[in-house]
Amino acid sequence: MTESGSATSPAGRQKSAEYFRFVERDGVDWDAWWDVLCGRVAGAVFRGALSPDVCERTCRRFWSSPLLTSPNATRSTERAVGPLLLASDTLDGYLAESERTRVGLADICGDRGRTLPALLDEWRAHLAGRGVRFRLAQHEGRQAGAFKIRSRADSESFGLLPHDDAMHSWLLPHLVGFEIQDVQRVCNALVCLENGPGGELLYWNAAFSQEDRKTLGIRPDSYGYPLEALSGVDRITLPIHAGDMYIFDGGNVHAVAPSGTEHVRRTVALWITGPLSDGTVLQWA
Ligand SMILES: O=C(O)CCC(=O)C(=O)O
Repeated sequence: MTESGSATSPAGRQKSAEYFRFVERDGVDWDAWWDVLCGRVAGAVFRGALSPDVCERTCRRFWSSPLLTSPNATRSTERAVGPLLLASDTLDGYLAESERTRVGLADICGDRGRTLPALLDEWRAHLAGRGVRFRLAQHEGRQAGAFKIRSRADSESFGLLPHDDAMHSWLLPHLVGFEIQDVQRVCNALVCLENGPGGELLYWNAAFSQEDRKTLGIRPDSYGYPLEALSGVDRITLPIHAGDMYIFDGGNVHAVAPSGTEHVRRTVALWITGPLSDGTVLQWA
């Protein structure tokens, strides 16, 4: 327990230094990716997993895609292709958007070289070698999106406010009955396609319980934790560069730092993944 936290506050429930760290590698290390999914370590980052050529080609196709949308009324610089799980009103709407954008996303990200789809195939083969099945989450015979692409340009404000992805996945009413609610751990997985000098991932040694959220007056559908609630909590600042692939336990609070520079786009392809109790690893966007 840290000096500033009681056992009932997030600061007082920080996890060990052995767990709370990012394993960092030059190139892809699927054993380290697996360790994050199993909860042995908080995160892993693989530098240069995508080559500059693949990043540049993927960005070019993203920016000229007819599927490009401005999904966020309060962030005029945001552009995206793909489904929005949390912001969809209904599970049906989410699945319909997953279906509508699936082929377009595969075209943007695929092609020659070690692309995102190629990396996901490698991961599937690695898991098969461990006797583990890897598949898209499903609902009534329909499949979730595999990944989406999001770009933001936030020079001074957080690119993403401090938040977690586990509580939302479990609490939002439109997700009730979707099998993602059965995973043992919700992990965020990303590849960075372009970024400037800022836009680091900020990652706190804190997981908020439903009780903490109630104490803070946070509704199930509200997004973001106040910075004061993170006072006394250890934090990792992880620089993110084009080509990096990373994964982390999305139950811990995390945010994206401002870019610090005007007109810099931070573009990532991202998905969520987690293991079911029968050992199957699910993927959804
Ligand atoms: O963009 C990142 O590095 C983190 C993404 C994230 O936290 C999210 O999409 O919930």
